[in-house]
Amino acid sequence: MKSDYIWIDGQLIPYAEATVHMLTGTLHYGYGAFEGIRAYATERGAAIFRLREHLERFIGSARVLGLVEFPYTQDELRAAVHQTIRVNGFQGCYIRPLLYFDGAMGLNMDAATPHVSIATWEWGAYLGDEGLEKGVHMMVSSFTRHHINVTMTKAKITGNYANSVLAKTLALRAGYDEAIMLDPEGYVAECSGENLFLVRKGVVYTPPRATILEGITRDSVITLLGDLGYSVVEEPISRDQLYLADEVFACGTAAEVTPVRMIDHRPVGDGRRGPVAKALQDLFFQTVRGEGQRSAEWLDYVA
Ligand code: PPE
Repeated sequence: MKSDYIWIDGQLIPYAEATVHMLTGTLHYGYGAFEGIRAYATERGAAIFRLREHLERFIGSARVLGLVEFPYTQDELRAAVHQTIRVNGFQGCYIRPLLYFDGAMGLNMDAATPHVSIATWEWGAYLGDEGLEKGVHMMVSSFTRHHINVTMTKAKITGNYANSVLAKTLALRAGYDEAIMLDPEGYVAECSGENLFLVRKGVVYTPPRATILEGITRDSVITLLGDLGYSVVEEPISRDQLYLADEVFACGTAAEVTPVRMIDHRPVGDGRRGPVAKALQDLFFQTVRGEGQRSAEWLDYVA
């Protein structure tokens, strides 16, 4: 996760010096927000995928958290992301903006000082190169996803991710690649860091937005599937509908489009990447590399 510089509050700080104090409130209480964005190498240099939507969500997460005034405008954040990629000389990379608080210790956010950092690093296939091709094995987690009125599901609030860490760590220890999380009512919500889709009899389904993070990849995938001639039905999905699906795939900034070959030791369809996932991956990677019909609309080129 190395880079030469990390952007902090308008300064480019050498990697080794980009540290925080032990009494940083966000460390103790998890009040903060982050984003995950990817840039891809294209013929015209590095291009950031849907940067505007990610920055809107970043600022929106702070609003959900209750921060009264975000310290930077969206334009300033955009310039900072571009600068950080340029100074590190990356083409393809992952981009991690973080809003964190330090200063007075305590549960009162208004007494703490907000800061923003932007780190970048080169990140390969999130669930493994093999996973992208062959599919991964997922476990339905025994940990429940957040109730919508506990810590909110639309915002990438740092503390929310303790829930994902519980699920992901147990899944990996048990020999799976990723955890699928059910909402408090028992319907399929999302994975620890991805949204989920299933295909049954040629129709694509995905859980409605109420109890999940509104993934930007999810939104892109719905559009790309439309371009491929598939309509996507957003409706509550039960665990056994996953078991009966012809195909299941997960998507997210880090995970891109990753097929699921097995869930709870039950093969999904015939246990390998299906035709819808394959066609979608091809179109997705074509798009992020600047070679798709949607590329112009979705890519922000780093000058
Ligand atoms: N759900 C969750 C819970 C989630 O964290 C992500 C992204 C998504 C869905 C997909 O959202 P989007 O990236 O907008 O398509 N997870 C980020 C963090 C991964 C991590 O391990 O850290 C990501 O993919 O960047």
